[in-house]
Amino acid sequence: MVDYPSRNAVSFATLAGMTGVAGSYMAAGYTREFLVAPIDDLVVGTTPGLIVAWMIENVGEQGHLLHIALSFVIAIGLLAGTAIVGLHIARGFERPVIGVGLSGVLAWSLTALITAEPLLAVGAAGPVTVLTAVGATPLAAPEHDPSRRRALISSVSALAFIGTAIGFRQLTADDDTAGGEPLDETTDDGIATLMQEAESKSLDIRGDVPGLVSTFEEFYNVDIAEFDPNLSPDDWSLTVTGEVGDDVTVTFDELTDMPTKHRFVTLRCVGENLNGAKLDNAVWTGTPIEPLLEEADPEGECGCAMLRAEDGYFVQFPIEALEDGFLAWGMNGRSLPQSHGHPVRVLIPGHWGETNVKWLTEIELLDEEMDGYWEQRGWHGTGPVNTVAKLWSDTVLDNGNVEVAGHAYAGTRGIERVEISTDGGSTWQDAELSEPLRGIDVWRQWRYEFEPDGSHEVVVRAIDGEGELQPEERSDAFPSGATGWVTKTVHG
Ligand SMILES: Nc1nc2c(c(=O)[nH]1)N[C@H]1C(S)=C(S)[C@@H](COP(=O)(O)O)O[C@H]1N2
Ligand SMILES: [Mo]
Repeated sequence: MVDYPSRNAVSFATLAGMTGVAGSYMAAGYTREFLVAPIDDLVVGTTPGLIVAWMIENVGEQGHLLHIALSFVIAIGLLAGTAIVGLHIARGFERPVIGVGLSGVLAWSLTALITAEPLLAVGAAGPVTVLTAVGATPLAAPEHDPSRRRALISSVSALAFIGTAIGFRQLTADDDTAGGEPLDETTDDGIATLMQEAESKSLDIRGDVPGLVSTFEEFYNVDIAEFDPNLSPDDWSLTVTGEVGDDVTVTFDELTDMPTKHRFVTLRCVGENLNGAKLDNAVWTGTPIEPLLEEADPEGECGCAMLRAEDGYFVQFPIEALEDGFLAWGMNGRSLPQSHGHPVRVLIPGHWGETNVKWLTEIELLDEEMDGYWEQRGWHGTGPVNTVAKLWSDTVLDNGNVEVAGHAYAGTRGIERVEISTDGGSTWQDAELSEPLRGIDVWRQWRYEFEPDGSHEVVVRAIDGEGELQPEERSDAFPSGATGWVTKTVHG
């Protein structure tokens, strides 16, 4: 009998785990059917709120990488576990066929159970079985130290397989996402008008600042989960339930048969830095939410509602705000892209991004207030947005002048003026402003040009539509959104 060091078994099992995960990726893509996706959901759902809040404050965006990395490690570990069991039986009990077979069956069942995709689970089970088989085969010529050579060949082959799986998916990436198709011709007219309006009202800015409508690529993204739900309009429905006279359920076809409107709506995330870029605007196509609410006839005590989504996200805020809301299935003339909530999302005018639930499936009217996903984690992000003026670009022009530019936003209060100081706040001038877009919840672009004289401390601040000056006092994004004036040192 050949002696198998257990270290060697662990190496083979790890390779089996890694190639198994790669195989699942090859079969399913970076979607919710990928083995890592449900594990990531579990990690996100079970991480205590205090840890999430701490991570957001101290680790920031990288927190996302940490939970996805952890989910990968768990997935690899689970599949490696099935290979260890197989190797143990194959080697310890000298039952290679049973051992290898068992590891394949275990890897398949586990993946099928976790992803609920029995067919795609073969993608994970295949490589696990092969690696277990290679690790289980008795050695033929010990004098060549073939165990090491085999380990090396196996590692290289495993890496090659992982590379192939990734390459294959990159080539076919387009098939992985839903949405983004052109909307019906019949609804197109109003959209074109608004797109043209945004185009013609956008200022001529030399620096790298988005126009008045952000493209799909520019529009920011905030998701609690790494993997977007993949909902087809045919499978989708929305139910208004809870403290209501009557439950109301609408299908996608019923919803899109309701009066269709096109609106500019700007979104901003409460979690972004003061001068961050999680602020964007689009033309949205959808229908007002109020008729649905009226039909359901809310009766709850608190005047509040919990909105729930396919990815497990939930947020609670006043019905009053919800009544002004919009159910959108289109964005910039196309069906809502998967990452922005395909097929239907909510847009709530003037409130922080988190109220704009993507992949919406349920509106529950409540009797008493409850925390939503982010409020459980310490945020206060369901109310109206703070006023902000962003300084997104500074550019030296051909004529030697400096151009500073950005966007300003104050939700439904609107922006009345943007003021610039080039001397650290001692004196102030008005910036050039883009004409206001139609709509009650839209940003404005600003631009200012000056003749530089050495180094300048540029400060920018907005005055909202109610004449209120943006507060100067600085605060972090956590928990109620960043405040303060954006300042930047600019050289001519
Ligand atoms: N279902 C669901 N809806 C969601 C979120 C989410 O993670 N899941 N994130 C919220 C947050 S915090 C913000 S800022 C906006 C971002 O929308 P966007 O990704 O389309 O820009 O969506 C909100 N709606
Ligand atoms: Mo957000």
